[in-house]
Amino acid sequence: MNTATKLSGFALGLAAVFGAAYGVGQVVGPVTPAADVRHDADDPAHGTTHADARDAPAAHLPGGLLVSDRGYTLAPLAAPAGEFAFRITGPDGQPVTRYEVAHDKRMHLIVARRDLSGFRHVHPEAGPDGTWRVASPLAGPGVWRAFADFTPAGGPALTLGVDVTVPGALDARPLPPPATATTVDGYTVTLAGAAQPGRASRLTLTVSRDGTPVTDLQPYLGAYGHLVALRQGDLAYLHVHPEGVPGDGATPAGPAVTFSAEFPSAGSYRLYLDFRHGDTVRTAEFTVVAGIPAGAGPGASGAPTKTGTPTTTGTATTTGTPAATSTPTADADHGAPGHGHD
Ligand SMILES: [Cu+2]
Repeated sequence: MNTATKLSGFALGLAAVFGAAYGVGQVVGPVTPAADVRHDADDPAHGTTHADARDAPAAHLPGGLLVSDRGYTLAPLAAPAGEFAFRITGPDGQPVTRYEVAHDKRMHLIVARRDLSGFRHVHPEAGPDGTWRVASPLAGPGVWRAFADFTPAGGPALTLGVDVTVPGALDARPLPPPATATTVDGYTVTLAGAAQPGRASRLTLTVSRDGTPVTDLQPYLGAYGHLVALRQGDLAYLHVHPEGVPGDGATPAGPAVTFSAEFPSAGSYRLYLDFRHGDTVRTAEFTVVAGIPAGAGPGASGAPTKTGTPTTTGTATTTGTPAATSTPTADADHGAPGHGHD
């Protein structure tokens, strides 16, 4: 997919974005100063071993909630119009220039507006000074959360998050209701499995096209699909792991791709499945509710619609959380602007 083409419509005025972001960020997304969040027990700089059995660093917190963690800080830079640039600074205050490869890349940049629309997952290029640059994935006005998912050489796997504001008239959208099927670009993706908070939840996503199961998915980022899950309310970024590796002799190239996801709490989440077919990466999106059994709970008939006129905030709220339904429902066009990949 041609990113430059997709970006051309909104590549104006982004030079002012970061200047504005800092002011708005104080209002919309206050971030805990790094000094208030200590991780001495598993700080690699101290040479100690993390005793927690789980492999996720900072396992006590979901990813993406902190702009600075264990000495590493995500620092957006003023960038030319249409470009998104940032650095990661390390415990010594200097830009980090050496990274481990994870899921085929040294840096994964994920963005979503705070209303959970407009998801994009891109891979910036690093300069020798440690500055990462990419054609801006911020598709239109609003407050965006940008997540940098990376592992510094010799350091912990981290997902840092920062708010960035794109000025302009806001077109906030309510979170679509839970669904077990969605369509994208003529593909239908169904979701099976329950999201259960507090433990690994197995989720299986199945891809078909024109009613025919797709059995020739192409590897993308070391798997037949890449799943990102964000929690409504704070955009906590979940750890999700695919089951199986392409070419291991046991993992079919579709139509089903299975993941293990850790939902840290009850609540609503937006799932974004990147899958590659016909040399194009597409994203299928779902809303899931963790902690409410299918067919139960209030609000099943009062689900938010996409026709409501947005008002004043960048974050849609659905306090009467709709219950998951057992009937597949279509959810095709949420986040249509800027929806896609490079
Ligand atoms: Cu990536």
